[in-house]
Amino acid sequence: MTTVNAARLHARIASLARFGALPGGGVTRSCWSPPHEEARAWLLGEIRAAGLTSWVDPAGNVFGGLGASSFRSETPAVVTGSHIDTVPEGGILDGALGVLAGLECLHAIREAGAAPRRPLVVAAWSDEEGRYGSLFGSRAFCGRLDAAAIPSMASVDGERLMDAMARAGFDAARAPQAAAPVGAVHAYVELHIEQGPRLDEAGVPIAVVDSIVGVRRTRLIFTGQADHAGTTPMERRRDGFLAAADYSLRARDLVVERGGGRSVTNIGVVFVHPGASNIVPGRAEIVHEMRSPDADTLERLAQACEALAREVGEGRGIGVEIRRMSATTPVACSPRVQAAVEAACKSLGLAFQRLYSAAGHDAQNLALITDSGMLFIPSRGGKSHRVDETSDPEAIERGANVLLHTLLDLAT
Ligand code: HGY
Ligand code: MN
Ligand code: MN
Repeated sequence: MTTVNAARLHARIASLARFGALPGGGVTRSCWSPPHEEARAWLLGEIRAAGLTSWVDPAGNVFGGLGASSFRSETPAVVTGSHIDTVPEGGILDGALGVLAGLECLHAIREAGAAPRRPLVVAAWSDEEGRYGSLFGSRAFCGRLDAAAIPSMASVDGERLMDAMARAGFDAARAPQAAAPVGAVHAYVELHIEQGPRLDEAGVPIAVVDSIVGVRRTRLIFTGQADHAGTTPMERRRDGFLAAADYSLRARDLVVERGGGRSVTNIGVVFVHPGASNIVPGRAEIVHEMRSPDADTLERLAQACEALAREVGEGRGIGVEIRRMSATTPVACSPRVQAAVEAACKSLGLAFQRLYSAAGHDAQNLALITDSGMLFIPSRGGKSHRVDETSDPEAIERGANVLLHTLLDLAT
């Protein structure tokens, strides 16, 4: 029975973690940044050293192929992968695990001389974390990137996608050319850490993912009037930050109370302008994110929060501008891929449970063009999007072997 080379996988995880490494542990490796581009070059070298073909598409997606050197409708490929970009001060496994376990699987299959009937491809999708736009690389690959939007795509602190890509040697205007030929992907399966506490607390080694949440991101701008923080009477102040704070607390309660129990929300970006301690904030900007596994619930919550923002503005005499940034839809994972992951667990004698993913993933874009699914391994303590994100080495090996058998099942 073919198995992965666990030592080689762990060594590659440690090597990739060097790019953007932080002194206290963890990593910052934003897409198109110098550490990310150095990691891209390293990954391409590892793909070639594993005896695979390698190529990069106009959206910056990196591919390694076994029996393929491009995507062709005539020879649909089984694809696995994830991402090598990270959030700021993130962990070394979010994304990296799926890319490197996928690489290890193709490497082990090639070494074993197994001859799957279909080509196998491992992918590293660009900007999964959406610094410049949600799930960018896989969205381009699946033909859902709006070319007209590209010039205005930017990070929350105003860095344009076109400039970031140009610095990395890419022409953002060409990204839509990354769209795969129709029918070129036979199936997609992604290995990822759960990034939450459910598997770890249940003591279950593998999750078969049955659905993935939709994520809405909206920028809200609350505009009052800058004023002297000492001389302006309290009752005359039009404080943009207090309006944003009022909205934030009430929006959180709204999503928790009316979200059906599985909706969550977060406000992780706040800008206050002019941003001096002795000036009443004339303006505050926040990025409000909400998630739900149910599309109707997500739409209803988004509408309710926009109404709340207007109500807060009117009540405080503050202008409110609502800019919708991105909206991914919840997807059901392919029953066929779920069955293949389940069969792999059974053949390896591993317990498993079904979970919905409370994180967004590239697999939800791939679900638009093929049978797409995921499997999770536990995150120790449920920690992720923080520098002490980690999983047990044995869990990593188990996940990679389940991925290997799932790929062989889907490819033969
Ligand atoms: O934010 C997410 O859900 C994922 O980690 N990109
Ligand atoms: Mn992430
Ligand atoms: Mn991820």
